[in-house]
Amino acid sequence: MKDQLESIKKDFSTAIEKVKSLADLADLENKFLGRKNGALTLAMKELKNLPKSKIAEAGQAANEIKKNIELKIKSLKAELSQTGSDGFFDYTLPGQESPLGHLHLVTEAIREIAAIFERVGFERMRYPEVEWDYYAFESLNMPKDHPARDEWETFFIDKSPISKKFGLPAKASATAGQRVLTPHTSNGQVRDMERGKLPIRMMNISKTYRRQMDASHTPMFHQFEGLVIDKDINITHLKGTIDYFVKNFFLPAGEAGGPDREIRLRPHHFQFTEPSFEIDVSCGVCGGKGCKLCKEGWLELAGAGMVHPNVLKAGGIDPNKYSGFAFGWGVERCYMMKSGLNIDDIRLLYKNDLRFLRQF
Ligand code: FA5
Repeated sequence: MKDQLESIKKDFSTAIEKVKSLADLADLENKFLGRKNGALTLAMKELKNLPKSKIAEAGQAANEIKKNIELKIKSLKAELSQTGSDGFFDYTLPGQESPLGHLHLVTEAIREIAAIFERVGFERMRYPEVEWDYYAFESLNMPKDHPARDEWETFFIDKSPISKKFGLPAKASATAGQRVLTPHTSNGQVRDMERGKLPIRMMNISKTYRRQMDASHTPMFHQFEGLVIDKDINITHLKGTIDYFVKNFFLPAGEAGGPDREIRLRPHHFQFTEPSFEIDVSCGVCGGKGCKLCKEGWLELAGAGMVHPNVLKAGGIDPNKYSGFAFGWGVERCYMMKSGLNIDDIRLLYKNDLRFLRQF
């Protein structure tokens, strides 16, 4: 059997060199792989007559030769299909298009969100994703051991700081604390105030991290934070800005105010804003009936409120002269609630399954 297989392999190598056209190739394929009389097919039928101890080894060798023959035939077929049987290449044939990819859905959402806010004067800033406790919590009116910190289910880094020089609090009296993977983009609030430029219209879009995982939570997700500080800023400015974003992001062009999505502001508590709200959207997956994603018809998308005087003070701003609002939204959840999409599990966005990604 071994010799027979070797001779088939050799014959095929010689024969394929002589193939000039697709018709020759079809004959060759039939000669070696044809169902009834193909040389390799017949050899493989003989396998069952071998002694049992030899069958596995010979079968494996035959399969390898078969795979090799199929591969060579396939590649020659592709080559000959480009060139006519007489060797003429037809340059007027339409070219074969290379498959085109697209940016990841979350990247697309981030670009769209940034453009919406840039149109009304927000400046995009970047602040650290590996952050000091001070900026993630303490400067936001959450002293050490304050129970409100628990909500952020934070990853603390059990190592001494990487760089003592960069990014330490500007206030000489403040202690930087431990390092964390920033659990929210609000770490950018006091950092931005410390730049010393007023008024502020800042947005910070960044990766954020928490010990959470289910249909509406991932351990790494993105938030976008808005911070506005100026004289006489009040709650109507906050509501107007939320309204502007919602109308531009969730509803298809020309349908602003359409009935398919509703937004509500729900009173809430954050240590760093007073008053505080959470922003919910009527769920686009179940149409507001309640499902595994939203539970009761509304999906929470963001937190927001008027900046707390203690936070302004931490950033060196006089709360008697200036006021401001801030908000922080989940990018993935916002994307999932866009009109016409039906994504009922946030984890789908990070599975990198092409069958899912190609639909967008
Ligand atoms: C905050 O993180 C506040 N920093 C928001 C804020 C900013 C309030 C400024 C006031 C002023 P919260 O923990 O609710 O709030 O998170 C905000 C949003 O992030 C959520 O509504 C949700 O859309 C998103 N989010 C939170 N955790 C996850 C997670 N694990 N996976 C995906 N998205 C999440």
